[in-house]
Amino acid sequence: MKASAVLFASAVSAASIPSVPQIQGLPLSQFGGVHAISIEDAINKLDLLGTNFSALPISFDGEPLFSLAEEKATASTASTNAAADTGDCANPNVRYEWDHYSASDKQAFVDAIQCLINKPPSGNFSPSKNRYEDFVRLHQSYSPNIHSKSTSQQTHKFLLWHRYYVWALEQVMRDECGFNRAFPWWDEKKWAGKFSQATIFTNQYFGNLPGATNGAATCINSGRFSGMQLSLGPGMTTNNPHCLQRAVNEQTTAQTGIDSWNTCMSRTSYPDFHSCVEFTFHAQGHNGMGGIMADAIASPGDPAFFMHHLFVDYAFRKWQIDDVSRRTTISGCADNVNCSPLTLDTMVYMGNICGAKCPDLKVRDILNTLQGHLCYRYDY
Ligand SMILES: [Cu+2]
Repeated sequence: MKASAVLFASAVSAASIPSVPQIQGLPLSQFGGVHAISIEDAINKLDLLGTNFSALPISFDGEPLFSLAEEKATASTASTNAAADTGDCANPNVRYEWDHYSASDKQAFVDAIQCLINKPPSGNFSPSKNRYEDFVRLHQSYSPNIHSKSTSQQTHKFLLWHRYYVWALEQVMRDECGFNRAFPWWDEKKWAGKFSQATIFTNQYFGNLPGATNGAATCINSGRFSGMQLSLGPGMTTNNPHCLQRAVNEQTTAQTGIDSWNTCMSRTSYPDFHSCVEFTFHAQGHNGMGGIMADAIASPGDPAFFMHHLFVDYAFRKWQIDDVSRRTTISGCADNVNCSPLTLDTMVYMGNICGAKCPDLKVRDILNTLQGHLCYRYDY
């Protein structure tokens, strides 16, 4: 019964389907896991950088609705660098929180992702099997350079690279699948401890978020990506047909809430903020959804990856709004082996995945979403 349902659903996107659909999930142990520390450790001043990772007083006071004028005004009063923030981005795209995004926009959004899944690969990201998997392959191959290895071997490129990566997906959805709406983001922290009830995980959109089945992740047979088959991952594996699969653990998702948010937002240096995000709610969001998402290397195989990283980027932007210097200066490690210094001129590579729109960029071109190569903001 279950098997035939999967086969039927799989037939919809023939181009992306390996010949024998996988209908049972892989053992949870096959997914590498995304490095995490508990929020307690973060609060207990775990030394993430060799400098004290101190918890400062919490200043976050709810979620004001920022207008663009207000966002830029913050810049013009905050520092002599103000001019740098009001430059060449006059009409930024606005990203709307999922629950403030219309049903028709939500449908168009998941349809555009499905459109990429149905398209042939570009050929530049072999052995990707479709245009969506080009993004999985890009992440898989760059993984060693864009994530920290551990709390003692970090790269602070993670937030910058993933900001550009999500933006690159947006360009491809627009240019190759005709997506012409505003982009969404996902306020993940409001679903902490109850991700499976989140309004992205429904039959119309990203499908259900089930728990594990007999120690294995559960294939997703609901939602827009029902029956989706992947060929990349877990880890560095390629040509490995397996289903889109999840295994929620709500004790882990419970750690993605306002406590970890507040802890990270109170960090005043970029490396401290970065470490906090990467190792707390970023990691716990991945591991909490489980299955494909719990894999540090091939997790973009689950389209929910992009909702999670839209939240991570929202957090980054929100932190940057508090002080203009956070949009114009950088510090930390450019690599996770020798900690060569991360500077405004450090290159961030995107493999030309969106063609001429995705050149390799300097950090300075990515740091501010209202200045430089990118041009977008969040609705609040
Ligand atoms: Cu990543």
